[in-house]
Amino acid sequence: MSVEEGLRQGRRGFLKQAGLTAGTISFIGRAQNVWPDSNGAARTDVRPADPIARVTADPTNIPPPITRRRPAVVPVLLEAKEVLGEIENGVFFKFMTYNGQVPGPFIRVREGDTVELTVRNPTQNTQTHNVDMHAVMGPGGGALATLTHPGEEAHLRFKATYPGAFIYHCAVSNMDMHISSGMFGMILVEPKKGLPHVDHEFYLGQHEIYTDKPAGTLGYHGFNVDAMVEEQPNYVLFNGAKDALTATGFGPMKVKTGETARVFLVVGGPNLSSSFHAIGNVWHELWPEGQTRNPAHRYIQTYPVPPGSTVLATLRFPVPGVVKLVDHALTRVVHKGCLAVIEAEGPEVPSTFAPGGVHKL
Ligand SMILES: [Cu+2]
Repeated sequence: MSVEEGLRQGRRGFLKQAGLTAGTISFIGRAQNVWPDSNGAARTDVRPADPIARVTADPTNIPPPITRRRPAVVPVLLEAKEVLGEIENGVFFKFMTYNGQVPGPFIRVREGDTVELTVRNPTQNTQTHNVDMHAVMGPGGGALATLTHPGEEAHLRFKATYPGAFIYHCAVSNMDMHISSGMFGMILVEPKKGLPHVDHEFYLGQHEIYTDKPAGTLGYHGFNVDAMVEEQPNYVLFNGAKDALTATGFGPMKVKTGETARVFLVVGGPNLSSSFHAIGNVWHELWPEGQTRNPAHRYIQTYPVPPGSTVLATLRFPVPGVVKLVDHALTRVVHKGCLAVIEAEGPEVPSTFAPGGVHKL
């Protein structure tokens, strides 16, 4: 595939990743994941020699709602992958990930299911990794049971005894650095009755990165532990890259007017909360803490989601146009890259929204 074809594919839409099975995603060919500049060309002048992985998770890569009505045994593989990725065009960073993506794979099980979790740490890695999963009832959320050095694999069998959407994350001794480098994701334990029907589901993960150069500086960025201790990140991101889910990134999410969408947000942090907001819309139903057992809140403008937590919220799209998903701590949007976009296509509805034009006084 040529660079030009790769760019077109990358801009057209997301590469489908394989979910939870072995070999989900590692290095996608360089041509498919370079960041386009404003002219659609790749910056080749600053690119490292090593292969560049696309770490941005496809927000539509979510297992379908569970229709079975009996418990099952569900195998899940989380493979720690340390990969060179791109925070924005020409800015390279050594990510630590689950299965090569940020956030890690969306795991979907049903209340009462038994999960057979495998945590694999390939030989070529440099770090110890594990998983603390908030859906696990047991010591460390499985952290010690899944602690692996490079070249090891660990197994944990656990029962998902309570419903809700929960974070999972790396929990080694320098867990803040590992989470900031990308090691977090979501497990949804569906309630036995399932979730309300929606037309679309989207999966977002917010976290912040602390690099050793000002945001936007071309070239390789190392990790800045001092900035992390001060909790002063230079990037705050959805899905591991600046403006990743927009037209200048890997493309917006798409819906049609009249449809509904459920947004799953997991906040990895490690330190910053999200003030989750949909510009030009409202969270029609919102389940704080991803807790589906409690009643939904209605018509919420902005909702706080702390690190180590999740939220489920639904949007409706009565009118066409762009809905921007942001952390309403807006400096993070303007200067640090925290933006995602949903585009609603359909006929105008002047009875609801009717711009009257701008005229000179
Ligand atoms: Cu780790």
